[in-house]
Amino acid sequence: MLKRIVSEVMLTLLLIGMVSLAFNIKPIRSSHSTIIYLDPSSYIFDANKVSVGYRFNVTVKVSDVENLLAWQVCILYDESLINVSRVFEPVWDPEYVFYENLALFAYAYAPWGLGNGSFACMSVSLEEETFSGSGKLVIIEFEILAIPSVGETYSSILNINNDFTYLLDPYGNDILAVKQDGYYEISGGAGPVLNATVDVNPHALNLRSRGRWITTYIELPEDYDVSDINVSTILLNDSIPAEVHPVGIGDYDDDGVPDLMVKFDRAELTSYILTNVDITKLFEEWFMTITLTITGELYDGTQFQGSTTIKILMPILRGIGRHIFLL
Ligand SMILES: [Ca+2]
Repeated sequence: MLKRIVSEVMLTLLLIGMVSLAFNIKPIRSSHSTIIYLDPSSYIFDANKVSVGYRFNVTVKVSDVENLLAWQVCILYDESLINVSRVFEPVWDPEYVFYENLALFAYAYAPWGLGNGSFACMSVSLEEETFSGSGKLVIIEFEILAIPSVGETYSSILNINNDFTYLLDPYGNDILAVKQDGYYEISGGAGPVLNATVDVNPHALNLRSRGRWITTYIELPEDYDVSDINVSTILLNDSIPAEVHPVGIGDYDDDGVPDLMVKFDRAELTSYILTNVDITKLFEEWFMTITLTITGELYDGTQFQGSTTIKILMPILRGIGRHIFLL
């Protein structure tokens, strides 16, 4: 029993010793902290603007390092989305940590059995001079391999916070550093917006009338079917939803192009107009022209948009209106 306790004490002392040793090897700097990071940290793309094969650069930097003789960066990413296409040791760049130093630079795809989606590079200064300060380590070029469809988003952490990323001083000791991961994302976005033709009845809206609806007729470009429109997504001026009932499909203007009829609540539209137009001007000029924009989506997520103008009327006697406002 006694023997066991003694050995436990011994073990504890041994562990304390090892921890102390570890701290001796990796000195903690309290005055500042060294950071390895990607600049910028996020790489966000829109699928409408890039395609498979598009390339972008990820610059890896270090800040507030002292006595740097060698560095290694290992980056892990989702290989189904992106892949490293090239790597640049930025020897031409005065911000490079080994600028104008003779350095040995090397890189490897899928090193140490890490598999696809990993890339490592390293550099050792062959001169006695070490680097202190902040600067660039390497520029890694990525190629986009996959484009998401409308409404989808692909993303990957650009992981450098792993054991294979480190900084060394001339004694071969790790320089304590915070390693900050980056982020890649590509979104399918909203896709193209179809130009819809919109007509409104009435063309002139009496703000004092008590009619129940404003009726609109929506036509889509050729090859699109108005019966594919999801009525519950339709908005007037981004504010007023279309009534889900009644709706109808016909050819209201007899131009051979089918149109979808939807209705909006007239009181809601009147209230919207009264809070969004210059009321003083409306009273003074008696009528105004405003633009109504209708937006919405087809059931597959395709967006459409169309605008028309209507006159709005405030039918009170001009003189009286002005008089009231002057009071
Ligand atoms: Ca029509």
